Amino acid sequence: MYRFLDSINDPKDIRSLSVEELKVLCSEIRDYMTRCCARNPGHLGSSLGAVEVIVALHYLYDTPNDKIVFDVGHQAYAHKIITGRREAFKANRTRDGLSGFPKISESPYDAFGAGHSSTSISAALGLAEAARMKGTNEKVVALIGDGAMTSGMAFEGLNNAGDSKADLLIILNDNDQSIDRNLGGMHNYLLKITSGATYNRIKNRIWNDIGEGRVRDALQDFTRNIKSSLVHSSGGDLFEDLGLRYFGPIDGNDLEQLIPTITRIKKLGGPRILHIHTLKGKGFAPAEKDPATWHAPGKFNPETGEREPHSYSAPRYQDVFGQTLVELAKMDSRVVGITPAMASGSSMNLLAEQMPERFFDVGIEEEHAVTFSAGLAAGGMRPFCNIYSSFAQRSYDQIIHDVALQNLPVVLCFDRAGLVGEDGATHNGVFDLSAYRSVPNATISAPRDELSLKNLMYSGLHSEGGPYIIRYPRGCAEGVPYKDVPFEEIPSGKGEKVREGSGIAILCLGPFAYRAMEAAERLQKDGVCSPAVYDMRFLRPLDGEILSDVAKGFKAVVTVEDGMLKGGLFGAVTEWMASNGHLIYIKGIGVPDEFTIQDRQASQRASAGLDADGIYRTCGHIAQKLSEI
Ligand SMILES: Cc1ncc(C[n+]2csc(CCOP(=O)(O)OP(=O)(O)O)c2C)c(N)n1
Repeated sequence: MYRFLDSINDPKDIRSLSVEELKVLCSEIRDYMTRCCARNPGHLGSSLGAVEVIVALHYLYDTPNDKIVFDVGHQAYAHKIITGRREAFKANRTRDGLSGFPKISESPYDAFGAGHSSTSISAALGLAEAARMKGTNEKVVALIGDGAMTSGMAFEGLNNAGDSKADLLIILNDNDQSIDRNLGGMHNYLLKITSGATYNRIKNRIWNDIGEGRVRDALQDFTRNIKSSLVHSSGGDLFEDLGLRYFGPIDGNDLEQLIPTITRIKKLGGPRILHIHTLKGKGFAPAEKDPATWHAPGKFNPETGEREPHSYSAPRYQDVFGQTLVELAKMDSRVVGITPAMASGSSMNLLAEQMPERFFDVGIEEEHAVTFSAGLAAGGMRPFCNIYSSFAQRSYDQIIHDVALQNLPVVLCFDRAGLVGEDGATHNGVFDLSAYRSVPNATISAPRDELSLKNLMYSGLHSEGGPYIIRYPRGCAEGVPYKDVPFEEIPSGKGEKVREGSGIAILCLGPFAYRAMEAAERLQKDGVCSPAVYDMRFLRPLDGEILSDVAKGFKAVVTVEDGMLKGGLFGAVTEWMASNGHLIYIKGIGVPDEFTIQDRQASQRASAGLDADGIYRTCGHIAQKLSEI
């Protein structure tokens, strides 16, 4: 039972509360959020830190008429909880529940969808300009973290916003943390602002002393007069020089500071930025102490903070990647690792720990990560750039223009390829196969287990050039021994027959070779049919020898891939058969032509027929049809 939260069904319900009452509400939201996430995991740390600023914004702005645009959206749980989704939040990130991120179709309070980083400034600027042009003049606020602010897209938004007349408030939520430690020049700059507190103390004092009517003129005078003497220790010059008025930094976990400051800044027009400091994990001691672990902690005990141990059936693909990269780096002094702010998520932190000079965390900069890798390759290094498949969508042009066109030897490891589970539609890595299949010089491979991931990385290191893409799923591999097994080069474009059979040939990419073998064994046992199974290993180059054998020796083909059916392996095999004059029945199993929403990864796969049962069913139907012919 919560004193205030139980009766908050709409932000209107908080607008009559006093600041003291709002403070109690904030601690109730924290408690509720923590208890919900303990049972039903989510992005806890960021959301705990952003409670006060979210409450203050809904308190002061006329939402949903006024718009709050969240960056990434993983910090928006308080927003969901006070905008009519308190009960529904218990089923956050589940199929029949809420999306883990803001989503326009979910609520009128979700002004813009998110999931990928650094979109908020651009989207909010668009909303603000639309309001200006329509004359509706609603207010627009973007809430962006210091990690997200490091991205190129955020800079593009700032560049455009600074030159606009839009009524846009950007709140920079600086908690000195990305998922891992925040790094880079922007991060250092924000630290400098914070330590250059003298300027800001003076600025804030003047701000507090002057009457609201004269604020704008006085501030301009102030900035003009004082900047020349304090320019080197001053705060926000970068933003001011770009054309945005800078305010702060203030304590973003303190409603006593947030409410009066935002009240005043809200009245000003034009693009402006308020820099707030918050504590990631605020109010929950274990999360405050270890913000990286508590970014997304899994299940835990809300009383003790003890996390439920993960039970892994086999090593995770990401760990095999991390260990193999260290091994390769020890063997070859040209090997370097590049991550756009996902060191722990990709397990590249193993390289960072053992060989820090060979490790580059470039910030949330997928485009830069790829072109930087291309530069390293042009300079004689052998870069392994690891990007989650979904975030690699950001670097499509860089992969084509900077890597493929120049035929540079960059190994691109796409982690979290395929359906990813609870993060849902924004994070599924399902577009990569079709996206890169048409790119000359590209190699596209998918390991079926930990040993083939290790060997593909080794083969990538020895490839001639062009982007060498290795895409592998989120989660555990197959439990195949790999650690002390010597490296073996896998010839580019060479698949492998992994089960003899007849009638139907199942052509797979990735671990689905194992699911297909299981289905084939069951089909044979049940007397339905006995398909052959091939692990294609490469989508590009495609193994023409296998396809030729299949065309000649089988009556039907089933393709299996954890990616969009349109344009991936199904498309490639169909095109190959057609252009080589083969008339053969081909059925594709893959991700259908729609966005797959949040769910358990196994359920998402099962819905797409991407498991042994699905493959069994498909082959069963085909066997039935063939028997009728
Ligand atoms: C394009 C893209 N790359 C990477 C990510 C993964 N990611 C999610 S949150 C996050 C860190 C964000 O840090 P910050 O903006 O400071 O927010 P905080 O979690 O600290 O509140 C990253 C790298 C993403 N969501 N989108």
